[in-house]
Amino acid sequence: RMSNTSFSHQDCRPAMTPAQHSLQKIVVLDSHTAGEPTRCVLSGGPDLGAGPLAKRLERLRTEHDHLRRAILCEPRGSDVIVGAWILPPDTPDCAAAVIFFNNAGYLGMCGHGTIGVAVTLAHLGRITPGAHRIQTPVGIVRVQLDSPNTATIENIPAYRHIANARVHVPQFGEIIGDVAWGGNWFFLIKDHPFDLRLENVDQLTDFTWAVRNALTSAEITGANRAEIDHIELFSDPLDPANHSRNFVLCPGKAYDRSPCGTGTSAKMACLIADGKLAPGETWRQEGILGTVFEGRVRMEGKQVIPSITGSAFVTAESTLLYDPTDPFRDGIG
Ligand code: PYC
Repeated sequence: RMSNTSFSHQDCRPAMTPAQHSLQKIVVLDSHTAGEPTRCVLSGGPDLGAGPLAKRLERLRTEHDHLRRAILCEPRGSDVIVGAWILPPDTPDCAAAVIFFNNAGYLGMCGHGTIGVAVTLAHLGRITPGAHRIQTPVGIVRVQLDSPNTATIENIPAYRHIANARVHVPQFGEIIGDVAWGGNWFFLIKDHPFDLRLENVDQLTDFTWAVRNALTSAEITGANRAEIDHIELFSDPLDPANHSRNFVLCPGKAYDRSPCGTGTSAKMACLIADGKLAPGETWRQEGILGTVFEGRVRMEGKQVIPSITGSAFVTAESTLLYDPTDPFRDGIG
């Protein structure tokens, strides 16, 4: 028996009702970098104006934050996805500007996300293999598209802010770690009792979340009292071809499926500070899935400039529909 839905003759899809015509349509392109997803927002968002990127980020944050949640959170997304809003750059010679965001807010920089953006721009035919520049809220990032799926990003300068900070973590005791900047703030822990394996992610998440809360309570921060919102654990690698394995807890309590580009940058800044890595030497950082980012640093005076090489793959081209009458239009959570 036929339902009373009407169909267009051309393609057998249901014809649109007048209400459907007024749906806001947001075009996105999904990818993953070493397992960690990135959702690039290509069109359909609000007009953020043409001014400096920092002003456009402020407008997104203060006037349109519901769209961040709508695009990333359930029912359209999940806690794991990092969003990358692709915008026209406001500085010359940049291929694009990008604002990174997640289920909890906005990120200054995102390493896996920048690799995902580069591969997405290549998929769209907007860039070809070679050197490019991408503008982010924390500075310009140089990107070398090595092949359609592999990119090397040169991050902003990374540095260690505090060596061997001590924090009391309820139920776990005193934990020692370094506070370092790699485009986001990290607390890097080498000494812990955990086995960094995928089957232990619940345990790892509980521990790193407790560390994060303990740092906040103890008022241990990055520079200018910035909150440390990424916690990174290290162990020996499972694959002897690599130098180290990590687990990274992101601000919204999801763990990074990739080895974390900004976290690897922060790690290399600490290794340089300890004299354990030389400029130009390769650091192979294995993540919790076993995927690898290859890192290197170069020095600019005293500044540590990290670069990260990784691969990304496009997974979906989609149009998100934003229905003003949907009770969950702005996401769940
Ligand atoms: O790759 O820098 C990164 C990153 C930050 C949060 C998730 N991934």
